[in-house]
Amino acid sequence: MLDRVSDKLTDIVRQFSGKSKISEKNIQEAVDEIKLALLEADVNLRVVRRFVNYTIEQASGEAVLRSVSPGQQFIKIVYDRLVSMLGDERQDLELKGPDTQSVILLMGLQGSGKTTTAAKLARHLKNRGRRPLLIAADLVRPAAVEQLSVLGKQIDVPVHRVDGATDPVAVVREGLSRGRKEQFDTIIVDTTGRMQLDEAMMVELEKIEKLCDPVESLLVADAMTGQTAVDVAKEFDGRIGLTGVILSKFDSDTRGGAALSLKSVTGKPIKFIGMGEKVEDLEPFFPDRIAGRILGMGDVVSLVEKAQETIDQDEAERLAKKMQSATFTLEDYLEQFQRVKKMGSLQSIVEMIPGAKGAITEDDINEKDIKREEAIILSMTREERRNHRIIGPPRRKRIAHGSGTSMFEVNRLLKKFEKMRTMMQKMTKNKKYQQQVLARMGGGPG
Ligand SMILES: Nc1nc2c(ncn2[C@@H]2O[C@H](COP(=O)(O)OP(=O)(O)O)[C@@H](O)[C@H]2O)c(=O)[nH]1
Ligand SMILES: [Mg+2]
Repeated sequence: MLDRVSDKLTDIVRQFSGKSKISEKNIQEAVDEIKLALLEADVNLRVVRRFVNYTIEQASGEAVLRSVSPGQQFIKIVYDRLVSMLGDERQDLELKGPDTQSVILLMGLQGSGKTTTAAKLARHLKNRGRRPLLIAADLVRPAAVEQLSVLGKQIDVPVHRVDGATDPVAVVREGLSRGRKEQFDTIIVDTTGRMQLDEAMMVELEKIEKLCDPVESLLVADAMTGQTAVDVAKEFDGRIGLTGVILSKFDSDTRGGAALSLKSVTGKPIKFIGMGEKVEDLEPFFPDRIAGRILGMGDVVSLVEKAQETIDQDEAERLAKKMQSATFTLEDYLEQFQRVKKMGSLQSIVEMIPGAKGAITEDDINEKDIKREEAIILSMTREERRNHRIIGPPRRKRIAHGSGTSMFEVNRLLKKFEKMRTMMQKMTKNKKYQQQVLARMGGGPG
């Protein structure tokens, strides 16, 4: 599914995720490629234009270009936009409590997958603890009633059928009253496939809709038809009113146009996707997961989180200068603790200093000590944090007392800090080291 659009975008992600510098020109080129990929995927032109404008505007901002890992920031912008195009949050079915009957009306073109989807939905809801009844109201296709009955048996869900009936409205009326009598909490109505242009058929569907008063009026649309599916959704929504769409045949090589345009064009959410011909092949639709699949990264979420944490280039430069001139203070060190908490490891601070790994031992950076170190620094006055050399024995005693630690621990921290500072200064005199330091502080790959 979505293979082609995904291939292109995955390429772009690969090119960008490692970039430590990008220019407006890079962005323009990448956006042009994405634009082509979306148009090939049959995404609505206006939706593509909006995507392009938004992405360029966001990505060209100072914050992105000057951040330590602009490549990741750019991917995050694209990812966020895709999620939004796909509909933002997952939209589940809005069913009433089990004491009230909830009717789900399925509609769509012939062959779009209504009957298969009716059975899939019934199975899905049964697994969620509901008691569904299927109504076979497609009397036009001779085999349709039989098809639904077979599927119903397969999933052990009863099917209401009236053999020899010619009026689908009457069949639905009977089905609803049977549902009430036998206390089914969910009624799923399978209807005849119809063209939106067929006036008589639309009038019939309107009648069925009025009679059912459905909580969910769902269009089953074939994902392979791209923008056509979106047009059909618009028509059915205008005529009958839709609460959402189920995109069937999402497992086939869909180009993606339907999924990516639907929400923006019609305002209707995609609630499920059909992923095959079997009754179990139905998946809830999660915009963020699909966006992740399109960008070809299972771990796009962690990447995005990382991008959010990366620090500003200016701040990194400021820190590097401080290290270099040995004006790096305990106050700066304390600030790093906050960052470490986010990055998850004290090791990452030490690793900012190339060559420090061997010189500062495992003991020096014992993760368990980090809380105590923080407490010690927090017990210092501002003056002490800015100039640790003024901290003589009486002050050390006070700090130990205030932080609930010992003189020994305070001494050890001050000694370690002094060692670290000397090393930073030595290491950062080298230009190449400096650059590595900057890159590592951003968490980016050099
Ligand atoms: N690959 C695939 N085929 C599907 C899916 N949903 C339905 N189909 C197939 O599409 C064809 C038409 O389905 P059907 O439910 O009879 O459509 P209806 O005319 O709208 O009721 C059948 O061959 C189904 O097996 C799907 O999600 N994936
Ligand atoms: Mg059918």
